[in-house]
Amino acid sequence: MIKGFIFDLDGVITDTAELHYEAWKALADEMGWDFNREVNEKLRGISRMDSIKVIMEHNNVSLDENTIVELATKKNDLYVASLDKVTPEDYLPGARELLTHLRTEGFSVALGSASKNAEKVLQQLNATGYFDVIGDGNSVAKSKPAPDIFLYAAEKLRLPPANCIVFEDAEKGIDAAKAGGFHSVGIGPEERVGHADIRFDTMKEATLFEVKSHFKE
Ligand code: B16
Ligand code: MG
Repeated sequence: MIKGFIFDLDGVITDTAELHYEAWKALADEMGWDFNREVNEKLRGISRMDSIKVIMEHNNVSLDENTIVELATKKNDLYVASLDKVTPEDYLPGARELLTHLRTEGFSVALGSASKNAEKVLQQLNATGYFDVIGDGNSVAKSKPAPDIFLYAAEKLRLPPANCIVFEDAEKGIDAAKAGGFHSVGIGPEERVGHADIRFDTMKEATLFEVKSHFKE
């Protein structure tokens, strides 16, 4: 019986990937590093520190840990400043409708994002009120594909994973949901989230009716 919904943020509720891209690109340009959309795609759903390491590896660069933290902080400052541009117009199509529907139907709802800036993004969207629990990059130490963030959210909702559905747009996010024993909904192409229990191209197709009819017991 499904009682709880746990949502990833970037790529499910809103598309902050473009803002992450612009901030990483600015840092890469300053450092003389190559960075493109193909590399950016590899950063989907992974933590800030894992992201900079992917970019460094792509450029065959190695640096000491303090410098890496400094550079990641620089990127984050650019990213956080760009979040001022996010408004309640920036939900991905279908996301606000689903969140509203879940509220009226009385489901428990949590956020399960890797981002340490999730609260700011939710505030900009005016979305905080849709969530009973906010799990983000500050809530747990181990990031996706570890299931920790979703287990944290479920525990706070007081629900076992088997009663919860995780919505994710990242390959590693679906891996994390499965590792934690959650039901999973993949948002995006087959090659990325085809291993989810059910997949939709976009949030627009992921209506409560569609989701409920798939998971009904
Ligand atoms: P921050 P999600 C993830 O969000 C992004 O997809 C990923 O690109 C980013 O590196 C990560 O958050 C950490 O974000 O630098 O703000 O802590 O998809 O887990 O909601
Ligand atoms: Mg995501």
